[in-house]
This record gives sequence, C-alpha cells and structure tokens, in this order.
Amino acid sequence: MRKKYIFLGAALLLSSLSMAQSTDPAPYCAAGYDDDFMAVEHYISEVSLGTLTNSSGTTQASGNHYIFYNNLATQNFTQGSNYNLSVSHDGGSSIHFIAVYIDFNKDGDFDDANERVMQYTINDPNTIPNPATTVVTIPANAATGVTRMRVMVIEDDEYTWGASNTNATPCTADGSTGGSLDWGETEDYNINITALTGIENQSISVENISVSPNPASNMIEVAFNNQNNLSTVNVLNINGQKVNVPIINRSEKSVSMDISSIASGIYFIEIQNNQGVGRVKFNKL
Ligand SMILES: [Ca+2]
Ligand SMILES: [Ca+2]
Repeated sequence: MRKKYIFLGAALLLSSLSMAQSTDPAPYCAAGYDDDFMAVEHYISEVSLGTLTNSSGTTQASGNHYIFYNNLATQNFTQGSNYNLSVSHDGGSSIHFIAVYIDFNKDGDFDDANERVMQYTINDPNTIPNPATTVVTIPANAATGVTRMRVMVIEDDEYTWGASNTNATPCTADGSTGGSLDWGETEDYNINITALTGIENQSISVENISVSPNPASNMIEVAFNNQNNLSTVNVLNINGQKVNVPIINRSEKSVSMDISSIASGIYFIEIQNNQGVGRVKFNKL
C-alpha cells in the first residue's frame, strides 16, 4: 500500500508540475495590486473567448494576484472574425472595472488603439454583469501568430473610477500606492491569430479583379481586367454566405455596389464568367 501512495504522490506532483502556470508577465508589464495592507479578495473564476475556456476557481491567485496561463493549448482566432468573450468573477459591488486587452499588433504592450476589447465600469453598485460579456472582433490587420490577452478585475480604493479615471489601466508596478489597481486579479493568456485566407480553388486570378476603395464604407467599384462575359457578381461574408447588396451601376467590365447597409467586417467579392470563378476580399468599415 505504501508503494501505491508513493506512486500516486509522484504522479500528482508530476502532473502538477507539467500543468504549472507562469507568474512572470515578461515581456509584458506587471499588473500587481497595492493591497498589502488589507486583504480584499477579488477573483476571475472563468474566462471564455471562442474555443478558449479556462476555469480558475473561486479563489484569488496569491502573490501579485497574477497568473499567466501559458500551459493551455493555444486556440486560433481568425483576422476579421467575431468571438464571444465572457468573464466570470466574484461579482462584488466593490469591483470597479472588468477589463480585457489583446496585443493585436504584437509590440509587447496593451496600449494601442482598440487593444482594450472589454471594459465594464461601475457607476452604481451592482451594475457590472456576471459574467461580463462582449463580442470581440479580431482586426483584419492584426498581426498573425501568438500574442497575449490580459483579463483583469479591479477595485480602486480611491474610487477614482468616477470623474477622473474613467478607464482601467493594464499595468502597475507592484507595491506602488495611490494608483487605481488596489485589489483584484489578473490572468494572461496566449492566443494565436491566423490570417484570413481567400476561398480556395479559384480559376480567375485575383490580380484580374480590383476593388476600390478598399477598405470602404459606402460604395465600392469592382473592375475586371482581361475578363469577358461576366455573368455573376456576389458579395459573400467570411463564412461564404451570400449577402444582399444593391448594384448601382453595371457594365461588362465593372460593377458599382452600395455597401452602406452591411455590417463592418471582411467580405469577399465573387465573380463568375465563362472562365470560372474568382474571389477577392474587402474590408467594410
Ligand atoms: Ca482566477
Ligand atoms: Ca500593442
């Protein structure tokens, strides 16, 4: 029996070692909390973005209340696509911010435009939903490859979340005082951003189709170089489904379309003629 317990203990130790997370945020900034003088427990209990889900329990990480879950299988997120983001937390009325950041341009910070993908602030007690949810759009121009997502719950003991401090901040030096990150928890994750590729098996080269302007918000003109007998022009969403768009003007070599009514995102123009089918992507602002 003793051997069995030793074996079980070794197996548990090995499995816990192989599942270990990191407490080192580098090269990203630290996100410690200056709460040493009083223990206030706030925690993130579950994070979900697309196919990434991580439950971390209803206790706060020790130390700087920071964990980098670099031990999880890295999930893929496609440029231009939308993903549901959900953050479950301890739900206390003294949480002032729920904030999530993604380093879309992979420059090692969370400071660039649109890198804060979720923020809830509390202006009345109990107005932050639990879970806090939003939809995250991966920018079409996001850098591809593995990058960092940071999830935070924050209590600010100076209550500067009101007039003077309307945004959460992703960084602070641990041990500093007087900042806005007084109590809370921070969780970092790796996510992998993949390129949006065109639909395969095209028989008309994309060089023979031009779309302008691109990106566009209201009107686009699609021109066909060296193409004859144009039969069909469609607009497809990123799932390949046809989207209805009014055609304003059409000739054998070009089509003008009003795209003002469709949602922002990545689309494909699909043309067909007697040589086959070709598709190019454009970005609706
Ligand atoms: Ca947690
Ligand atoms: Ca950045």
